[in-house]
Amino acid sequence: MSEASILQYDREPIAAIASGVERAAVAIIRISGDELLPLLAKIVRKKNSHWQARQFYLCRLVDGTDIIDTALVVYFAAPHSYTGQDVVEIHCHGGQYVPRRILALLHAHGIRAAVAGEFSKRAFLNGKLDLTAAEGIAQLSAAATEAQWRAAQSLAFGAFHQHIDALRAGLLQALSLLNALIDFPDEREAQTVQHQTIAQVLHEAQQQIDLLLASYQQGRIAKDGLRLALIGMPNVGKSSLLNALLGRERAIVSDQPGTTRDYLEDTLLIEGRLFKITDTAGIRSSDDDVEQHGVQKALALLTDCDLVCRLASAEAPQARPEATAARHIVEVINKCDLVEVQAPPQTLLISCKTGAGIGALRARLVAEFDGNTPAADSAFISCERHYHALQRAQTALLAAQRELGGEAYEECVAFEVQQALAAVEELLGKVSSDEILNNIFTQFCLGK
Ligand SMILES: Nc1nc2c(ncn2[C@@H]2O[C@H](COP(=O)(O)OP(=O)(O)OP(=O)(O)O)[C@@H](O)[C@H]2O)c(=O)[nH]1
Ligand SMILES: [Mg+2]
Repeated sequence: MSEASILQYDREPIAAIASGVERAAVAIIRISGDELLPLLAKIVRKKNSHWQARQFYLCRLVDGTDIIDTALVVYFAAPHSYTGQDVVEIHCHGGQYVPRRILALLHAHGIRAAVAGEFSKRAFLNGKLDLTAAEGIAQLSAAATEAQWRAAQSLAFGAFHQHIDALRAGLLQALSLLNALIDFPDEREAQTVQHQTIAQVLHEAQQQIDLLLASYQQGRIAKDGLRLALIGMPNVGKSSLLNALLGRERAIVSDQPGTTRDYLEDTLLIEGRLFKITDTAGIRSSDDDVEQHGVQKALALLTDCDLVCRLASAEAPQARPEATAARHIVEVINKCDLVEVQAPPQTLLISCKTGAGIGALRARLVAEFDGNTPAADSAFISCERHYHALQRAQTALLAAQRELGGEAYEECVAFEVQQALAAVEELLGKVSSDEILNNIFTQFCLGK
């Protein structure tokens, strides 16, 4: 396909504010589409009419007799732009009014408002951006913590793509070796050697996939935060601890057991680590249907969360609910201001009333987070879409290896390797459906 025919995708000019609209020195409005220079001529006044691509010009933006703003305007000529189309960026003064007024002016000149992710979708469909990089860019603008940035940047800047591309190359190699066997079935001696090579290549690919799948839990924690549940008998101080960690009165605290009934969720940042924290109903059997429902939800959370903080009270330190279903537990005894207790091993003593031990608990939570997120230089996955694609590849590869070791025809093995390859190529966006693309690009913010 020629470059001209690739760069077809939806040429209608679109515009959006690509920066925030809070009070700020500068805001950026981005425009993409076909033939933008004639449009610019209508709204921009500058010293001469020539536009050198990739050069900033100080211009006036005019609407009738109003000078809306003076702004720096830069033009990127297709195909050398983010979207692969003509792109114009207007760097105007920030704030609530000016960027919106300029956007309204653009709309008045027939440039429609972009929907979320539309620039990046055009970039992808014009071959400027691969799918995993597009996902990374969306995550990069959503990132609020270092772990989220780390998960985003490996996607956005190509490291992840390279890793998956190497995997794809292995599968292609196995496939061409298999095809050689299918095409020249008579060379029996060579076949045994070939079989061994194919088995080796498939085994290596499968090991890489296994490692990536195993990294998903850690990658997800990096990207979405660590799911932490506060669990314990009624009245031990779970809601008090939630409030102490958040530093505000989020949950109702009272001396009546059974105060929290439905669970409460919030996000918590400790030294730049993101937690999704849940305060739950105290676990006991109760005649109250609503409370019992809350208890069932709390018990379900034991298996669903990444970490359980199991609270007891210093007044009855042994009184703790069963938590064998939990993946990982941090044991905490609260109300240590009331009774002196000897801490059992691996147990933290705190008092939500005096604040004692809360710092140590926070440090422990930070250590748990760091121990459950991927190492800086490792390849890992953090997106559910990638996880499912790799699961499909794994299933197919396991079948391929089984068939290669058995009596199956090479055609059957090749079929399974093709399936694995298709799953990996879908991950990379080499094949994609509208549904997948819409799912991905609607998660972008406006102007991206
Ligand atoms: N002395 C003392 N009292 C505390 C401490 N932490 C909580 N309390 C008190 O214990 C009572 C119960 O606290 P909550 O935080 O509501 O306990 P809970 O575990 O959420 O209770 P449920 O929601 O009923 O399961 C309240 O009266 C709190 O003020 C503490 O460290 N020391
Ligand atoms: Mg409570």
